[in-house]
Amino acid sequence: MDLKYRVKSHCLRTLIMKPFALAAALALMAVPVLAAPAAVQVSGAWARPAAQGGNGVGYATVTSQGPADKLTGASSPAAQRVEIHESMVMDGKAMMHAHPDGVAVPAGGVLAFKPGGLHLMLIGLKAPLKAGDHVAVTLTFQKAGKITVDFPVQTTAP
Ligand SMILES: [Cu+2]
Repeated sequence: MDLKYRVKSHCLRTLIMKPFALAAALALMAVPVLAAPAAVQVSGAWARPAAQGGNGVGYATVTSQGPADKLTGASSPAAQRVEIHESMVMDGKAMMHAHPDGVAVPAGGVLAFKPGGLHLMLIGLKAPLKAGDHVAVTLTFQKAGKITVDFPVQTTAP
């Protein structure tokens, strides 16, 4: 084992240890508020069936029981990338536009992804999405951090 590798692995260990130490410190401080719900919750997730190599679409409801937050991005091991899109009709034509900077979750409110509106576009599917399958999508929030959500594949909304 050369020195370079050892330095690298030491750095890695430091990076891993720090969040644990921080989490432990926060856990001690957080004892009186342990019952507080997570600031952001995701419910009603589902994805439509789609072909391999094509694009899939996922919907979910994001609820904040606390302060305002922002969904800044998403990713999935099932797709090359995941984008936040919004469907709209312009000049009688169905269009989609991307929200590369993310979308806001209002304080104490709801950010809804649903057919005809906001959706998560799973671009470049690595395998087909068939009804009954499950696809994991990790949503990244500015304050709440990363939340991985199970999206069951089905033909209609739950
Ligand atoms: Cu789209």
